[in-house]
Amino acid sequence: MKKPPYTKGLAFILLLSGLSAPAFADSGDVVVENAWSRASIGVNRPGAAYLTVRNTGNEAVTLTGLTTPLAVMPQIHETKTNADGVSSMAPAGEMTIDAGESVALEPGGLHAMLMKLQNPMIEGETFPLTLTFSDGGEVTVEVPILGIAARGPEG
Ligand SMILES: [Cu+2]
Repeated sequence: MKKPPYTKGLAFILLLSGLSAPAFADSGDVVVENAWSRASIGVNRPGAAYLTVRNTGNEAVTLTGLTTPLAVMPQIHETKTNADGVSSMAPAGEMTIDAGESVALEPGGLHAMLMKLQNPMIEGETFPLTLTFSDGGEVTVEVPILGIAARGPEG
């Protein structure tokens, strides 16, 4: 029997079954995996989500933006620490991922900043996050919301 490829449907089934399996989806040559986020206190402060984007194809792909019903203004940000040890963050702009490479959005570096939250982020829930690419392709993942002190996809 042929092993089925990882598809959005499979990701959805894994999520439904409530496993601690990493969230992932694919569209063409892009695989998004290890998506997670932290619970928020209310909606006054932005949320953040983390994930890994892997380009399994033979050509570079460019991530151009994010959309989610959870936030009016989701943006890819990058946290930088200057020589004085002061951290600040700024929009990272478009992000090109070379063939065979991956980019990790993780605490302390790149992250998906979810500005203008529409709802509080509640531990145990999930929300869809869509990544858009320069070729018009999109990949949507369901992002699990972990505890407020979570440090990674395993919690
Ligand atoms: Cu940020």
